[in-house]
This record gives sequence, C-alpha cells and structure tokens, in this order.
Amino acid sequence: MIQHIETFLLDVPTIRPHKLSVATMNTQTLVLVRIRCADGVTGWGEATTIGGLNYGEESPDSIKVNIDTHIAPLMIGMDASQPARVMAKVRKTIQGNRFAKCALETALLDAQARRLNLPLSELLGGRVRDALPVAWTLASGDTAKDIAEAEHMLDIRRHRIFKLKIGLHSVDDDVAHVLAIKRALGSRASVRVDVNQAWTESEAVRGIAMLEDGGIDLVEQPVKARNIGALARLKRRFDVAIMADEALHGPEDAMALAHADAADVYAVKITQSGGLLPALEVATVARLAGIDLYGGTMLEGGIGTAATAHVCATFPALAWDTELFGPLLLTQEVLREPLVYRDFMLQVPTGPGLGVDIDTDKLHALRRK
Ligand code: MUC
Ligand code: MG
Repeated sequence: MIQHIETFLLDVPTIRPHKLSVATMNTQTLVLVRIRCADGVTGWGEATTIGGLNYGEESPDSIKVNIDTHIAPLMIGMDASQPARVMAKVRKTIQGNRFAKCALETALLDAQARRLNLPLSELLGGRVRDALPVAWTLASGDTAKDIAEAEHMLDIRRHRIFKLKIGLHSVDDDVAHVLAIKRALGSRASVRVDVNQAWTESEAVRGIAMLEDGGIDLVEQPVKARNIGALARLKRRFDVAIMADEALHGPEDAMALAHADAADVYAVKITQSGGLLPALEVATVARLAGIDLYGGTMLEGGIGTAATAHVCATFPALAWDTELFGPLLLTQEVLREPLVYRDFMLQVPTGPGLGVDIDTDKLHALRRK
C-alpha cells in the first residue's frame, strides 16, 4: 500500500553559468519525490525542469504544490505493487503536469523493481546495452572557454560529443561561434547545436545552411515547438539531421510529428513525455516511423538521470546517443554513490530499482527550507 508521498526542492549550484537561449542557470533546482510503501519499500523519482518557467509550463514550485495538494492524495492507500493501475488513475484524473506524473511513475517503478529485486530496465522489458555514450553541453557563453572545456573533456575521456547552445545572439555571431569550435575539434568530436526554438524559419534556413557546410552533425529544435510545418520544411530542405525536442510532449506529439514527417531524430525525455512508459511509447512511434532516437535530459540530478538511463538501455537502436550529463553540471551530489562515467559513457546502474541511493544527509543539507 502507498503510505506516504513527500516532495523536496533542492537548490544546487552549477559548476559554471549554463547559458541557454531561454535562461542562464547558476543553480539547478532538483524536484525529488519519495514514496514510502507499507511493505517497507521506498521509491524515488525526479521532476526537475530548467529555469523556473523559462523552459516549460511547470515550475519546481508548481510541481511540488500540485503533487502535494492534488495528486498524492489520490494515490495514498492504493496498491503500491500495481504501478500501472495507480498511474492509470492519476492520468485519468489529472490534466497536464507531465513532469509531476513522471516523478511519481519513476518512484512507483523504482519501488516495484526493488520489491522484485530487479534493475528497473528489466521491468521495462529488458536492457540491450549496459553503457550509454554521453554528450556534454558547451554553454559558458565564451568561445575560447568552450574550446578549452571540450579539450579537457576529450583528454579525460568523458565526452566526445558536444552540444552547443545557440539562439541568444545574431545568427551570424552564433554560427561563427559554433564553427570556430568545430574547426578546433575537427574529426575528434561530433558537434551539434540546440537553438531552443529561438529562430524564425527564415533565420533557420540561413543558419542551418552555414552549419551544414561547416560539418555540424545535428540541429535541435531550431524553430518554435508548435511550428511543425516549419520543422518539416527544414527537414526536407537539409541533409543535416533535424531533431525535435520542445515539440515533443509525449506519444501524441510523437505521432503528429511522424505524420508531418517533421524530424529525423526525437529527443526522448521522460519528464517531457509524462513518464517512463510514455517515453517508451515515444520511442516505439519513432522506431515504427523510421525516426532516430536520442536520450535527452532536463538537466536532472542522479535520480532522473538514472531513470532515463534505464529507459534508454531498452531501446533497440539509439543512433544519436544521449546527453545524460546532468549530475556532472552540479557542484554537489545527492546520491550516496555517484553515477559512473567512464570512457565517454554512462554505466547503466545494475542494482535493484534505479540502482542508486539518496544520501539523506546531503538531501537535508540542500533542501529548500
Ligand atoms: C535541452 O533543450 O535540450 C539539455 C542539455 C542542456 O544543456 O540543456 C538541456 C535542455
Ligand atoms: Mg533541447
């Protein structure tokens, strides 16, 4: 039986300012959920987002208050060993709130997998890989600093895929920044960009032409999320891969984008999808429509990152790898044992459930009072 559901906001400074077109992050607010069950099993979930309300329509504060006030009371007393039945009730009763639903589903599945003594990936159908290549985002706002950071990541064999955040400056300035980094790294790295919806269609046509010429491998969400027509026209016009990110709010969007032939790649995010099982549905739609996959992040800490890793480990194909570096952007760890990054890959945890444990002393030290 589900006995107790608690939510926590943790404010964790980032290792450097992280500059996106929609926000500059100096801290990340982790939203964690703990579900305690009557059989003594505990499950954890995460609903972290980026930049308050700058990126999505749920903020850390709204996620917490909506879980505490509206969603948790529906779940208390239900059978914790039937996560699908609990989530069916939540999805039927609660509109929207994808991030909140994701955290709750993660916690239920973590608890259930611990109960069954299985890694979460096995409850989701079974893993086909034990490690995931991980991209790093260069977003210091300074070209020379970004190049030095990339060189360091290559030296320590942590990342050889770099995603550059653009869209804050003019198209010409942004392209010059990206191509300077690509020239410095050459064939030693895959360089990709994320525009976070900042370009108009005509800016995108101009910008992508130059990026494609300069050897950039992928362009993520160049135009507004709702402008599926523009995304489809860009996909048709260019050879460089076009990835949908903000346009993808779960399986229905995955279907609509597939019908519109609007993207070469989907960034699968558990939070944006509204949970782990909807994220698997997004991946299935992509597979059936011949769309490639990428494991995306909302810059979550260890819990959300581990949950996404278990999901991605089950994908039969993962052509564009992942960006599951969230914990590495934070100055402080909330897990008892940090996730293992080695040889450009994140190792998918092998213990029961998510395979990670929260350090409750660290949790209380970072917790917003
Ligand atoms: C996004 O839009 O993809 C992922 C990596 C990063 O630096 O920001 C996020 C959000
Ligand atoms: Mg993105």
